[in-house]
Parts: sequence; structure tokens; C-alpha cells
Amino acid sequence: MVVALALDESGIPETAEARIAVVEKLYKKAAEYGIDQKDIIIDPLAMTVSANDQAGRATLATVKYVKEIRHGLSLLGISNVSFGLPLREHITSIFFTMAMQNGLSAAIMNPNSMEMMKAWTCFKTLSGLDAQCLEYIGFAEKYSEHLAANTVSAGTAPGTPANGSAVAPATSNGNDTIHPLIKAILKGLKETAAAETLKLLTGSDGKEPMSAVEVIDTKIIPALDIIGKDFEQKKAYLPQLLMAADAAKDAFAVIKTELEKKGVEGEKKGPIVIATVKGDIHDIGKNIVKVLLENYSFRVIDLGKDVPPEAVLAAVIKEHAPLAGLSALMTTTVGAMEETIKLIQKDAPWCKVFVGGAVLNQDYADKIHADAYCKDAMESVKYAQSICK
Ligand code: B12
Repeated sequence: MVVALALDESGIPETAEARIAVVEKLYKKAAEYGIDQKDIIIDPLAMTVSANDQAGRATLATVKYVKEIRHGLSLLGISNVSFGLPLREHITSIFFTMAMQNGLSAAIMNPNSMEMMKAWTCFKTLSGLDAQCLEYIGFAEKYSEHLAANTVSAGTAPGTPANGSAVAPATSNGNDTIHPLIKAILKGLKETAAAETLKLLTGSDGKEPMSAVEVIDTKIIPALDIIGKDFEQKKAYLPQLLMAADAAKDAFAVIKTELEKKGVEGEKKGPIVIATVKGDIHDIGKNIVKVLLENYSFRVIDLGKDVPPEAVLAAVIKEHAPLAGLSALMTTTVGAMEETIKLIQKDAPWCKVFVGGAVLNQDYADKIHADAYCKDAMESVKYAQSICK
């Protein structure tokens, strides 16, 4: 490839129009030598704004012309733009961002500059080039460490993580004592999570097989607790929480399939209406409760998540259900739970309501007049057995 600078015998043109004219001359001359446009990178030249306050505009307009009109490639040595100014990296990094936005193809820039890497990473994230914002999250982690080390602006940039590599939350980093299933959930590795779950359930790793409840209680829930705490402490971010939740779901899907294989046939008890309350989309815990209840021969009518009180009531009435289970995981949605309980107790007084979810406890369940609080899926089975004989 050839790098062609946008200058001629008369020097570097100051205006965008004149520089673009040089670009056209370059393409033409190259063609005479049999050099194809795709093999040329035009350098529109970053001139210093402290010497000419219009210099940035001329360069950016030329970058844009090369990209949008000629569909060609461009390159800039970025840092020259800020020569002679204080806090040069402010100008350099923003200029870099603007150049990328105008279609710059390549840059000569300092990858050891924190500000430049910030511009690069944020640009990628905002341009849809950073799957699930993982690169940005990885950068942010390093950036925070950097700030803590108190060496802002002139310091060394973090090594940008490899594209697409999952950035594990701090808690899970490099800790070899963590069980592989927990690790897989923390890192959002769905296939590994499913494979590790199967190993635990079947004992195919040469160890004693675990029960479904044991896998849920000692692996899946602790993993989600870790990522939840990391999320709270801003060590993990929403994309990671989502990935962990997805991996946990896949692990759980394996448990469900294994339980179904063992399937208990016979008459079904219940039915039990079950739902995550309005405003709340957390359904992993509710789904676990559902599967376990089904495994103990209950017919479960699962209304899903974010379910309005009226919809729960309607299902209870339609099925004349003796029991309804409500799940809430956020302090903000416990109100909806209380509202649902009130409605059921008023219009379907035969139906008992049992509640669960991480934000609840016995005291709170009493306060909102639930008939029972179950701290986990196994307790919910025991309670259901006491009601639906
Ligand atoms: C996974 C997860 C998510 C996933 C949910 C995916 C899904 N499909 O469920 C995603 C990423 C989508 C998510 C989103 C959000 N989340 Co979230 N999330 C979690 C996390 C990490 C784990 C929850 C979980 O599944 N636990 C594992 C299950 C098995 O446990 P469980 O639900 O408690 O269920 C057991 C028992 O409670 C009981 N049980 C549960 N339900 C029922 C029902 C009945 C009837 C019975 C009897 C028993 C029972 O049995 C279950 C099995 O033993 C928690 C943190 C935590 N450690 O709880 C945060 C957490 C609940 N999320 C939180 C927040 C803030 C959010 C968001 C608002 C984030 C955001 N800014 O967007 C959104 C919520 C959007 C909404 N409107 O609901 C906060 C809530 C804070 C609060 N106190 O209000 C938490 C606590 C994280 C935190 N520490 O900040 N989240």
C-alpha cells in the first residue's frame, strides 16, 4: 500500500477545497502508475490549531471527502493538531474522535495514552463495534485503577482487552478455587455452564452425582449472588449481569431436562398459579420454584414475569387455585406484591398466597399479609404439600 500526503509543490493547502483538489491529483497520478485507489491511504495532514484555528476543520473535511465521496482510505498522525497548547491530550483525543466520526480509516497515535485509548474505546462502544460494551467495561476497570493510582492524563493506558473477550467481574478473576460452574456463570459462558451442570448431575466427572437442589443451592444461586454483589459495588455492569443470568438459565435448562427425564407420573395436585409481580422481570428464582413444584407432582400455571395483580387474580379465579405463588426481587416491586395479595384475599379468599424472592423475609411477608414466606424452592414444595394434600 501507498501512503499519499495531501500536499504538492506549493506546500500544504490551507483550505479544505484546496486540499481536496490535491487529493484528486494524487488519485489521478497514482492511476497513471497503475496503483488502484484501494491501495492508497490518503493522509489529509493534521496541522496545528494553535497556529491556525481553522486547521482542524480543513483536515476533517478532507477526511470526510475521502471517505464519503471517494470511498477511499485515510490516515492521520493525530497529535500534531495540539502542538503548542496546554493539556494537549484533551485536544488530541477529541480530534481523534472527530476524525473517526468523519470516516478516518487509520491513525498514528499513542496507545500508551489513557486519553487516546478512552477516545478509541468510547468511539467503538458508541458506534456499535463493542459487543455488549465488554471492551468499554474492561477499559473502565483499568481506568479506575489508573485514577486510583493518581496518575491521570499523562499516564500509561491499560492494555485494551482482546475484542469480544468477556471481562469477568473482579471477584471471579483468577480465582482457581471457584467451582467451574460458578466461574462459567460469572463469565457468562453458557455452553460451559450447561456442560458443567450436566457433569455435576450425572457424576460424569467421576464424582458422586449431585441432586438438582444441591446444584441450584451450592452453585447457581451462589454464582448469581456473587455477580449481584459485584453489580451493586460497580465491579460488574449490566451486560455482565445479563450474560451471567443467561448462563444460569442454560445451566438451569439442563437441570430441568434431567428432572423431566426422571419425571414423576401420576395424579397432579394443585393447581398452583405462579408469577413474578408487576414491574419485576426477574424470573430465574420463580422458574426454579415452578420446576421443583412440578417435579413434586403439582400442576403449575406459570403466568410469567411482570404480571399485573388483576391477571394473577383472574387466573386464580379461573382455575379455582388453592395456592398462588408470587415472586419479587426488588424493593421497588414489593408494593406490587402487596397489591396482588390484597386483591386475591378480597376476591378469591379461598386461595393462599405464598411469597419468595431475594428482597423478602418473614417479617416483610407478614407485613404484606402473605400466608407464607419460603426462602427457597424446597421450602415452597413443603408449603405447597401442606396446602394441596
Ligand atoms: C439475574 C439478575 C438479573 C437478571 C434477571 C434475569 C431473569 N430472567 O431473571 C437481569 C440482568 C435481567 C436483571 C435486571 C435487573 N436487575 Co437484577 N439481579 C439479578 C441477580 C444477580 C440474581 C437474581 C437471581 O436470579 N437469583 C437467583 C435466584 C434462584 O434466586 P431468587 O430469585 O432469590 O429465588 C430463590 C428464592 O428467593 C425463592 N423464590 C423466588 N421466587 C419465589 C417465588 C415463590 C412463590 C416462592 C415460594 C419462592 C421464591 O426460591 C428461589 C430458589 O431457591 C440479583 C442479585 C441477587 N443476588 O439476588 C440482581 C438484583 C435482584 N437486580 C437488581 C436490579 C437493580 C436490577 C435492575 C433494575 C438493573 C437495571 N438497572 O436495569 C434490572 C431490573 C429490571 C426489572 N424491571 O425487573 C437488584 C435489586 C435491588 C433491590 N434491592 O431492589 C439486585 C438485588 C442486584 C443488586 N444487588 O443491586 N437482574
